[in-house]
Amino acid sequence: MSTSWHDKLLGGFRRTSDRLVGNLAGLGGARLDEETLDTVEEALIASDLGPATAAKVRDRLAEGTFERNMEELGIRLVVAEEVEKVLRDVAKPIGIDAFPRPQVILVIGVNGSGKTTTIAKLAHLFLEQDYAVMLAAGDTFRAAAIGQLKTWAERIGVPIVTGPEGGDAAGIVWDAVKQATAIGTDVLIVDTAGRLQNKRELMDELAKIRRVLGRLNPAAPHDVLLVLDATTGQNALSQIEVFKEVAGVTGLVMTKLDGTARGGVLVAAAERYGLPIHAIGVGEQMDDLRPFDAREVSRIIAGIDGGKQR
Ligand SMILES: Nc1nc2c(ncn2[C@@H]2O[C@H](COP(=O)(O)OP(=O)(O)OP(=O)(O)O)[C@@H](O)[C@H]2O)c(=O)[nH]1
Ligand SMILES: [Mg+2]
Repeated sequence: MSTSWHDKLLGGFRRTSDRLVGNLAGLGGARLDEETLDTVEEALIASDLGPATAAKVRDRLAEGTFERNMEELGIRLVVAEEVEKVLRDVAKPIGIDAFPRPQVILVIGVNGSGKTTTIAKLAHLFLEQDYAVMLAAGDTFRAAAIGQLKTWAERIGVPIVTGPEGGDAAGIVWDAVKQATAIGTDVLIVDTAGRLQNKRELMDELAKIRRVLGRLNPAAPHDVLLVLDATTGQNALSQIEVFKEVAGVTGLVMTKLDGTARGGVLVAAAERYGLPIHAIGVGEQMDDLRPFDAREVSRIIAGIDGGKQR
């Protein structure tokens, strides 16, 4: 039997929740004096949850509206509540509402973050919702990158527009929009290269793609999705910083929230940037990507009932 979505999520957040639960252990029954509150706050920061959320939990605990000798589980329930508040505001699936069609989704991110796999998973998700999907192989830097997307397109059963290795990505995007418009495609998802020499080159490449898109449809790209690798922890945050500057990110997808991920960084990203987090990925199969439930994830992080809903 394959591992369930919930079990994969548990895996991806294990490092965060184990750390959090471990650091809070033994606080049950202790008075919540300044020193204990400091310990709780530090434990949350050490779990990658971000300083603002940690401070909010501390404030809630210090309010004194709880029993003075609060039990450990009580502390974790407060953590879950505060994390849920942060995540609730950003957990938003991508809506397909562009008119005229197609809705163009540009997918960006550093190399290896999971862009191409995420595109396949997104295409599968949209197909399941009965949208007509097309892919564009805008990462022309490696023949393997084009081949990888082609293989996915065949497996999922969606059309793809490609060009030669080393070819002009903007030209491929131009052709793709033309074709997608002609056959009434709902969603066009564009892969891009993460492997460019430097920031300037990356900026130029993405700007060129955006210019070409805008000429065909001023509203395109409708979405600029930054794909982040959850195993890189805090590094994911600096990637948001860079890509916001070079490409105008409209939303995030966090991948690799399975195995050795440091899932807490999801909360830190939500708290710091407030960008919508459209979906999370928990593996390499096409059905390993979904929008997420803020309550389920926050309970997993806080180590409550294995995160299950009551
Ligand atoms: N465990 C796990 N692996 C993933 C996930 N998403 C992608 N991968 C793997 O991570 C590796 C890189 O994924 P790609 O989709 O090729 O990443 P990319 O950003 O397109 O990489 P470049 O094209 O080289 O820039 C591959 O081996 C994927 O199978 C995920 O959610 N979980
Ligand atoms: Mg790729």
